[in-house]
Amino acid sequence: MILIRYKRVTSTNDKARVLAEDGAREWTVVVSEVQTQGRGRSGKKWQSHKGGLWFSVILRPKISSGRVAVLQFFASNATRKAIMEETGLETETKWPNDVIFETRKIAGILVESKSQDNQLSFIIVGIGLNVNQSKSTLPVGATSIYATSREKHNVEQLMTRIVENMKSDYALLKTPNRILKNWWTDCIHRSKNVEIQTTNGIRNGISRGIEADGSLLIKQNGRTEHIMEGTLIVWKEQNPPQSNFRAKS
Ligand code: BT5
Repeated sequence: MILIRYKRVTSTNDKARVLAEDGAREWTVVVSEVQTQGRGRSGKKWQSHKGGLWFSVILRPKISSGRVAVLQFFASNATRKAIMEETGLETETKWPNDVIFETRKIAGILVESKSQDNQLSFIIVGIGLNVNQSKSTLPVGATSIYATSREKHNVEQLMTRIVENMKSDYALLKTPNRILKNWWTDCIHRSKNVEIQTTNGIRNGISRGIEADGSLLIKQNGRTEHIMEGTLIVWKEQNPPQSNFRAKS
């Protein structure tokens, strides 16, 4: 791992992109204490005050560009495992890119990539984890490791653990079934009734699985639908629990 540290940047994903364009090696990592323009998906803001972990990893996996979305599940698994190893907290996943602790968002992942002539040039995996921030500085619906456990943690140690976990799962990216399965097993809305806000309106159904293109499968009136993008806003208990996991390899 080549680590580049900053005190303040616009976004670690921006810095990583410039480095990747310049040919930076895989596993180059950019971390910053503060981000002034931290981003989420579709232009959403990511609040990045001091005390959190904000970093980006440059990867160049040999996968097709249609599989880039798997990286968000891959990064989420590595992050959750690291949280467990370092703090003992058990977190859950929420489609497409959230890590949740007791219904609150504790981490988010932003995957960006560049392809040329259908060939993937690089992927930037941006991870934001709320670590030592107190509750009053967090956005509504968010939590941090400190806010839940009252314990402060070493931000860089957590980061190193996440990167190590990514390295040990890296070979799985070629046949991502296990990555998808791990993610789905601890999904907070697994087999539950969900509501998703998409650019084409609200969709409802029972969430049934995820696929390697990043989509969420929902079932409504016997019909299965692939939701490609959106924000999952509601999940409710649904009976009986089903464990239908589907993944294309
Ligand atoms: C995400 O987007 O969850 C992806 C966040 C990725 C952040 C990392 S930090 C390092 C790298 N550099 C960047 O610039 N980004 C990455 P999305 O699913 O679109 O969620 C965005 C929403 O999360 C916002 O609209 C808020 O509602 C909420 N949010 C903002 N800041 C938060 C925080 N610190 N903790 C929890 N939720 C937050």
